Amino acid sequence: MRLIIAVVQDKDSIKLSDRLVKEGIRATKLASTGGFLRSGNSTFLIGVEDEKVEEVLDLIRQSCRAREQLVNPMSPMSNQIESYVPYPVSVQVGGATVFVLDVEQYKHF
Ligand code: 2BA
Repeated sequence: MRLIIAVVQDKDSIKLSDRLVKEGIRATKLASTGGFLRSGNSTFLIGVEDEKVEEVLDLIRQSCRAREQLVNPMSPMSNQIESYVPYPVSVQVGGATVFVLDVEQYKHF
C-alpha cells in the first residue's frame, strides 16, 4: 500500500475531492498553509493499493493546474536579509506537489 500526499491549491481542491469520491478513492483533506507564500492550500492524504497509484496521480494531474501568483513585497526569498525583494514577484504555483510513500502498516478499526 502507498500513501499519496498531495499539496494542491485551494481553487483545485473541490474538483479533486469530487473526482476522488466519484472514483471511489478514499481520501482525507487537510487545510494547510504554504511555507513560502503563507497562503492557504489543501493537503490530501490518499491511501491506496500499489496498482491504484497511477490512476490517482492521473486524477491529480487532471484536476490541478499551475497559476501565477504574486509574492507580497518584502517576502523572504531565503534566510538572507540581502535577498529580501521590495517589489511583487510573480511565481508559478502548482499544479500539485505530490509525495508517494510506502505504508508499513494500514489498520482500519
Ligand atoms: P508555498 O511554500 O507557499 O510555495 C508557493 C510557490 O512559491 C511554489 O509553488 C514555488 O513556485 C514558489 N516557491 C516556494 N519556495 C520558494 C523559494 N524558496 N524561492 C522561490 N520560490 C519559491 P509550488 O512549488 O507549486 O508549491 C506549492 C505548495 O506546495 C507550497 O506552497 C508548499 O505548501 C507545497 N510544497 C512545495 N514543495 C514542497 C516540499 N518540498 N515539501 C513540502 N511542501 C511543499
